[in-house]
Formats: sequence, structure tokens, C-alpha cells
Amino acid sequence: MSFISNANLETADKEIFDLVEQECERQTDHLEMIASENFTSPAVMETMGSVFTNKYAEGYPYKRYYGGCEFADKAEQLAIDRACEIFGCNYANVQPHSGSQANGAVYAALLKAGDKILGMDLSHGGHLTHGSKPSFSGKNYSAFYYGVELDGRINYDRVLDIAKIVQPKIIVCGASAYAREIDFKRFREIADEVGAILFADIAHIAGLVAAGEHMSPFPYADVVTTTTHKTLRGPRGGMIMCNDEDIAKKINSAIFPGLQGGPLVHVMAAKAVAFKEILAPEWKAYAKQVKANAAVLGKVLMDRGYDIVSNGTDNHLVLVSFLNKDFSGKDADAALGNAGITVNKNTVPGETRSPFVTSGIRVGSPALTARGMKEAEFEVIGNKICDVLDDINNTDLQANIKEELKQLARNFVIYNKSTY
Ligand code: DSN
Repeated sequence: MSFISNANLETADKEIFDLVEQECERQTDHLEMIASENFTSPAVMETMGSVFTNKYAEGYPYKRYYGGCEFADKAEQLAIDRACEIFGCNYANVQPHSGSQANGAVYAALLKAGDKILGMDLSHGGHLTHGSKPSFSGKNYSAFYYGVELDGRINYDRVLDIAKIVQPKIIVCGASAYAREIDFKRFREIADEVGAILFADIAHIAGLVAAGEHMSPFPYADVVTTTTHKTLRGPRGGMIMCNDEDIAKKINSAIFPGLQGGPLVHVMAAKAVAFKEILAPEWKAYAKQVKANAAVLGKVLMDRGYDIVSNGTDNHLVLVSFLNKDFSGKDADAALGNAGITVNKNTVPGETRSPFVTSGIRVGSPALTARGMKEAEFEVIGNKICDVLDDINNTDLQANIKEELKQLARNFVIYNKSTY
């Protein structure tokens, strides 16, 4: 008799089963507008729940430390090949368990402890791993920062001035809360002027880059990282890409055996599935719609008198500033949450409040666009956001809006019980 129970989840563990059901209901009934979240397809989830989860595969395709990797090899190689096809690059490492792991591997591959890195300030829209002090990137390396101007945009001349003073080994470009196109070509010129390696972290915009809806970091960046679960709509994980064989070898060693042990074969296989979806002709329409929806959101908010950092957006998110309001990002996040709209509080340029309170919110379009929502729905949602913010302490209004939006959300269901 087998020692493995064949019971389904409901029978095996009713507590977790109920939580999965409740989470599915939450994802269905709330409007998910956290700019870094998305809905992955049932096929991707099916792969993540597959028998590949049982397999150890230390090493790389066809060069493993364990037997029985013949199918894992093919799955990882498919993910690599598809990633290279999507981004037009020569090398991809699809093993990073996350974007932070991917970024850590880039530094480990190309820097020595204490080397200087220049990245975007976290409070201006950068990421923890771009040199922020609480992160390994700020602890192990000498981190310096550039930011945005009061108009919410990167001033590339100022980045060059800072780079000339700092003389960094690596310049990191890419952001977590920046609504404008990143000019990778200009960053390349800056890196060349000071002899720095250019590292692009495209975690937020990768799905747009894949569709040609944002400038590509190739051929400008020496190394590029991304997560696979944000605008790429794949499984939770990371990836590193480059065109240089020497850098690729160093990156591979930095990931395994440098930072990680066995790769998550089920997740690498799921990355391959997501990449196939991205290579389909429909992807371009999705990416275009993500941008169109974010633009509508920004316009509605501005028309209703709210300040949008940089006065609009070129990508998938808008950053709303409450610097001139008597409520904070934290208040707005809570009020919108009560109304069934999930966003996150965010610092804004010229921030006056603490990072736990903030004077802004970051609102994104990728997840609701994946559900099929278009400009008309984003206009309705933008106005509901403003209704909540206009009367931020009105909990009755929040409850009413939550009910209204639940009806809207249910017209765009993407998961049913058989798909999770
Ligand atoms: N947590 C991600 C985001 O929300 O942008 C970045 O890692």
C-alpha cells in the first residue's frame, strides 16, 4: 500500500482548502490594483502543481549533479530558449527563486564586497535590492543613489553628475514605482562615461518590454533581471539575461552553487508555459491595454483634482500624491481597501511623512487588464477611487462602493473552482 494519501486537498486538509477558497474569492471580488501583482493562467498554475515539484536538478540543463533529470533538462531549456526569443538576448538563467535572488546573483557575479553601486533611491521609486541600507545590497556594497526631480522624472544629466562623482562599478536602472519610460540608451551613455557596468532591473515593465510597448534594455544593458510574476503574468520567480558569454558564466555560478541549491523545476517549467503565452500574438494587445488602462486611470484622477506624480504615466502604474492633502497614503490605502480596491501606500518625491505612513499610493493596471477590463471599466474604477478619497472617512460610502465593485468584478471572473 502506498504511503502517500491520494485524498484531494479538501479531504486532506480542510483548513488550507478553505483558505485557498477564501483567497480565490478575495481575488475575484476585490479589484486588485497593486502594480506588481497579476493573475497567472490555469495552465501556469497546473504546471506549478505538477510532479516536477518532486525533482532535484542542481546544475544546468544536460550538466546536472543528479540523475533522472532528462525531463527537467528539457523543461528548463524550453524556458531559457523562450526567454531569449522574447527579449532578443543570447543567455537566460531561469533559476532565480525571486527577483531579489536574481539581483543578488548579479552583484555576486560582478562585484567584490565593498564595491560601489549607484541605484535609484528606494523612496524615489527604486527597489530594496538597488542599494537600500536594510537590504544585502546596501550592507555588502557601498551604495549611492540618484532620484527623481520634483516633477517626478529622472533627470539623466543629474544621474551623470552623480555617477561622475561616485565612479560606481555598477549602475542599476529600473524601478518599482516610476511611471515614466526608462531611457536605457541614455543610461548606457552614462555608464560608458564613467566606465560602469549597466544593470537593468525590468521586473515591473518586463511584460511591456516583451510586447515592444517599452524600450528594451537590450542592447544597452550588460545584464538584465526581471521577476516573472508581475507584468509577465507567469509564476512567482526571477530571471537573469545577458548577451555576453563571460557574464553569463559568472551569473550561472553565482546562482548555483553561489546563492541557491536545487532550482524549482516546477516553477521553471511554469515559466516556460508563461513564456509561450507571451510569445502568442495576443500578448501585444494585452500589453497595449495595460498601458491604455493606466492612462485612463491617471486622466480620471487628474480630472478629479488629484496630483499624479509626473502628471501621467507611460507604463502600467500611476503614483498618486497626497502631499497637499490632510490624509496620508496609509489612510487612502485603508479606505480603498474597505471599498474593495487593493492598492499600496507609497512614498512620493518630496515626501514629508514616514515610509510607514507615506503621502501617496501606487495604483496599477496589469491584473485587472488580465481579467479583461478595458478603458470603460477603468473610468468607472478611477471615479470610484476619487469618490472614496473625496470623502475618506465615510465608511458607509466605502461599504456601498465595495458592493457595487463586487458586481463589476464578477463580470470579469478568471478562475473558477476547477482551475485552482
Ligand atoms: N514587491 C515588489 C513591488 O511591489 O514592486 C517589488 O519587489
